Amino acid sequence: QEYTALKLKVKEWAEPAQKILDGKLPDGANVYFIPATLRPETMYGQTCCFVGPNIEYGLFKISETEYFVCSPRAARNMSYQPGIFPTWGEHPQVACFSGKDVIGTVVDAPLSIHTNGVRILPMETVKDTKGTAVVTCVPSDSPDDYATIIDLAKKAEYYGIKKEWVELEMLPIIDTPSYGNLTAKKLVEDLKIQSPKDTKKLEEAKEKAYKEGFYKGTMVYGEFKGQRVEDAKNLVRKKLIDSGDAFNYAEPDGKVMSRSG
Ligand code: ZZB
Repeated sequence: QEYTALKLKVKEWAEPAQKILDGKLPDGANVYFIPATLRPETMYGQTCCFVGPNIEYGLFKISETEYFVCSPRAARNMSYQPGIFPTWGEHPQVACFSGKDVIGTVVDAPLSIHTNGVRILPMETVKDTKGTAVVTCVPSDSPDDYATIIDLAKKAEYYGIKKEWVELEMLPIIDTPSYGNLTAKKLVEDLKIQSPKDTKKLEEAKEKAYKEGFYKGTMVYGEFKGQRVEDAKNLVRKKLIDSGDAFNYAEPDGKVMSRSG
């Protein structure tokens, strides 16, 4: 699986994270959350970034001035891919925290219309075994993300977040013949998806959203407005990589990487 790994720079840490990191970072160091995405063309519409509240994350040192937040498993994989860590096979870890510790952190999301930054929020369905265990949220085009933000807004207090952190404007990015320009919202409503844990229906919605968006979608926002998603996808990906805001991250085949063989 070939992902685009995006670099979301931390602007302001949540308090628990601040405490854990105290004294562990050199002055002037930049820390980035690293979501892995298959839909780089949707990055204009990022409204927040998800972590699993009960997942363990690491802070990994890329250089004196650059640190990444992702799952240890992803950092290990990255260390065997060119151009990410300086030394092959090494992924020095300087801190460890759980997803809950970083909820509320403000990050800069490259290309997002929300240029004041977006929040790190909890998503209980994040998988530790896929991508980087950091997931950027695009509620217009990802049914899982749409279902999650609806739930977070409804139960903000329960989740220990502020409702306004969830309520950033949802941007139409891609127009499709079957679902209009807010594909995820339309599918979640049509399939009567009630919760982020409606796994089966969400799987179906995701499948439909991928197919329709990729094969029939047209960009209605951004530099590649008017172009087919099929073409825009690689153009946006290249733009993000050229600007230093993203890099390629390949998910190794589980069968090849597993220790048991
Ligand atoms: C932004 C985005 C915008 C995404 C969209 C999807 C969509 P897949 O197809 O199952 O491989 N993702 C990445 N890592 C995780 C994880 N560890 N746990 C849960 N979700 C994860 O899924 C790849 C997509 O699932 C990724 O691309 C990411 O969300 C999320 F408009 O990034 B995506 C129709 C989907 N639309």
